[in-house]
Amino acid sequence: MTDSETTRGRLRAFAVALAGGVAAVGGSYAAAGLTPAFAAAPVSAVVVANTPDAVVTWSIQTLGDLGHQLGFALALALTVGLFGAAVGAAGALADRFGLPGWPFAGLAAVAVAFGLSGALGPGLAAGAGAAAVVAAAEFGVRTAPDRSAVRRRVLRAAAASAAIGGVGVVLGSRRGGDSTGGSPAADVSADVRELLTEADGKSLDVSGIEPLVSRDFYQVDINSVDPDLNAESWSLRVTGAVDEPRDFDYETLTGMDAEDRFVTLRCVGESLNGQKMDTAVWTGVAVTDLLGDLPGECCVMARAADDFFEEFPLAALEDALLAYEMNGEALPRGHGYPVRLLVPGHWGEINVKWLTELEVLEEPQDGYWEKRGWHGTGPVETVAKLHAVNHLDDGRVQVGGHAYAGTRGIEQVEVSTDGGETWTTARLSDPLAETDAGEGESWSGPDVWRQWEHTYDPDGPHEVVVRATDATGTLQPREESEAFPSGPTGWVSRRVEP
Ligand SMILES: Nc1nc2c(c(=O)[nH]1)N[C@H]1C(S)=C(S)[C@@H](COP(=O)(O)O)O[C@H]1N2
Ligand SMILES: [Mo]
Repeated sequence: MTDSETTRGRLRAFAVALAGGVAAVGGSYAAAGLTPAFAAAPVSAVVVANTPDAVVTWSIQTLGDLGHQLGFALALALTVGLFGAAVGAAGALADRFGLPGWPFAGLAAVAVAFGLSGALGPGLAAGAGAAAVVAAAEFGVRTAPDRSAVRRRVLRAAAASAAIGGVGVVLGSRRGGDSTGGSPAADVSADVRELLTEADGKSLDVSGIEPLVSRDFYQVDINSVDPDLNAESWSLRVTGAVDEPRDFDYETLTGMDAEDRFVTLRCVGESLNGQKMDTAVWTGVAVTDLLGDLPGECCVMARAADDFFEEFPLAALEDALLAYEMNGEALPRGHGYPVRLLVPGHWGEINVKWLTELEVLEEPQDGYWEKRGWHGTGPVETVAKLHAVNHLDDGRVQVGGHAYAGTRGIEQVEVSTDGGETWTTARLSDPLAETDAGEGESWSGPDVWRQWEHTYDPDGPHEVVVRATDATGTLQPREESEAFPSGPTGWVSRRVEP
């Protein structure tokens, strides 16, 4: 063989191995969807776990959600690389013995997939994808009349692998994704339906802002692939400084008297006028109803199936809810199926999803985000958002948004249309029902946002500024700060052209 033939042969083997890797990932995704059974899921978890804290923090601040997507793209590339290496090695081995490569490529892909996620179906699908592409390439090369036909056929096999990947994406996105436990909307209890109707009726008629119960609830996760838990095998362990560790299953929890509550969540890492603040009606059991009062003075560590963990004062659990329904349906997978914690008035991060354990601590410890420099375990800051600037047909301008102050509640929102010189009181949506926390319970108040709206005659270009006052009479702080480390503060302002 000449040098150039050897080089060509190697290139060809590389291209086939890579195509086999892509097809294996496509096959795995087709069978698993975006669930932990997908071969890239454990790779992604390893990438997340091995990203230095400083890089995570920097990425959140400067790249936002893009950083998350880049991390997942890296995990996908690594997974293709792993499969490709296995397919390539299998092909080289088969070649040495003069055997066809495709069965070995297929087996190698099954082994890699199974080794990664331990799931048999997606493993077999990965193997089938890799075997098909390698078989097509081998057949094409063997029967090619000349060298340029060889190249064309290898390229065709690569194109086939892209097609398998594409079909995998279509099939996989049907299966995995944000599936819920799936109780049909017809099952929605009369109580929840009443609350949803109430929220609908109280929502202001302002285009461009979410209604009082969000249509599109934001989602923030440490991982790209969410846990896919089974309610039947789920349990909540109570451990640490307790008399005796205890265990509660889903049936026990859902068999108890339930409460329905409006709760707003807001992420400490969002930008001041960002969109990571939303509201739903949640159904669940008060933590104290299930556990009684937990002993201790200090704090509690909440742990989850995705290895997330957050610590906060034990006292905050007194008002907390173990939620298993959202807007009357089983908790969607992306929001913590089967059970999540809701801690009224606190930043989103301690509202732990896929909850598996509450450990009572005697000494404070850092949670997942606090280890990375954040301070997001306390009560939320007061905020008024400005999301809608509507130019009405009659020439007037309508501005609107949401205001939220945790369990302190919102008392008023003021709007300035002259850059903060003068202020007018905005119209507020009526407060949502103070849902009953049950007899003898000490729940501090409704933890829910309100909408605000102001319509006026504009007079040339101007600066709109908005600020909220909470129900303790405290004005939202004017001082501007970034999200890192303890949540964004400041008054939202926006230049408006009439
Ligand atoms: N198990 C687990 N719980 C979690 C998170 C997570 O990554 N894993 N993210 C937290 C953060 S930072 C926020 S802001 C809220 C968001 O809840 P949502 O995704 O339901 O909107 O969940 C919190 N609970
Ligand atoms: Mo968050």
